[in-house]
Amino acid sequence: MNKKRIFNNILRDIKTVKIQGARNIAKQALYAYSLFPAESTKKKLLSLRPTEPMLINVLHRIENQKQEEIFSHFDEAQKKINLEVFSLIKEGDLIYTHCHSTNVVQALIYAKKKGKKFEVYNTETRPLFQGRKTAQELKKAGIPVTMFVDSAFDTIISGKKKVNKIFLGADALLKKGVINKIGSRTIAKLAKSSRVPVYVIADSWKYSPKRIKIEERDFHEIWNKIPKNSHIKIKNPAFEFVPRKYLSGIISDLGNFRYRTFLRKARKN
Ligand code: RUB
Repeated sequence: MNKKRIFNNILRDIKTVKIQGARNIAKQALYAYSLFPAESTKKKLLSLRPTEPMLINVLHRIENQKQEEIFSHFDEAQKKINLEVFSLIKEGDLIYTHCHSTNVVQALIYAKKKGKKFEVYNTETRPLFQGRKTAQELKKAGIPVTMFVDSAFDTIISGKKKVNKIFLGADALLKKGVINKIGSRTIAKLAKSSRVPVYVIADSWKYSPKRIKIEERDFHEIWNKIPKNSHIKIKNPAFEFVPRKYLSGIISDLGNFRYRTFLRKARKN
């Protein structure tokens, strides 16, 4: 396949969420940039998914850092995250997760490989069903997983079987909290009121000192064949803000910390 075609395919796949999750988007965008390194490429890539500081950070870093170094960060960071998550998981834990986060899924698979026994509940994640990807990857790794519709969370958290921990990924790590897939705030809020700890598991390169826009996606993702002239208004915000007061900790390549400590370290980084 020629360079231009590969480049266009990556851009299309990021836009259509075939390539999804902050980490994969940043990694693939960096590769696309390496095919046509120019300011115009950066601009194009940055416009694809507006809620992605990791994408912004990676494309800024390319100005002063070697590309191989940036590429190796993704796996180096994941290794550190894996070790932290491993020591956090207790035997027999029931862990709840939402959407599909590579940082979360890889850490769970690592813990399983290293002999931890635990179970996962997850959401299907309307409208694009990224939860199916999560369930498939976990199941393939031998982790018992049960998937629910997004709206089942209150029933689950107040149910007989005790959820021990919630693991959420993140697209943006901001001063007052994080941005993650729509539905994350409901989960975090209800978990807090049920005294179930919520951990955000995310690469520190998702940190941004700036305001980040919430991506609004095409309403056809929610109702593709909506009858003509139905005049129904549909909104499709892809992400939402989760205040840090709902979070018990943040696990990143910088360690497992309270949010305030994480911020101090991320600013220095
Ligand atoms: C994915 C999502 C993920 C974060 C973190 O949304 O919200 O939780 O991006 O993912 P989408 P990762 O599917 O719309 O991109 O850990 O892979 O960086």
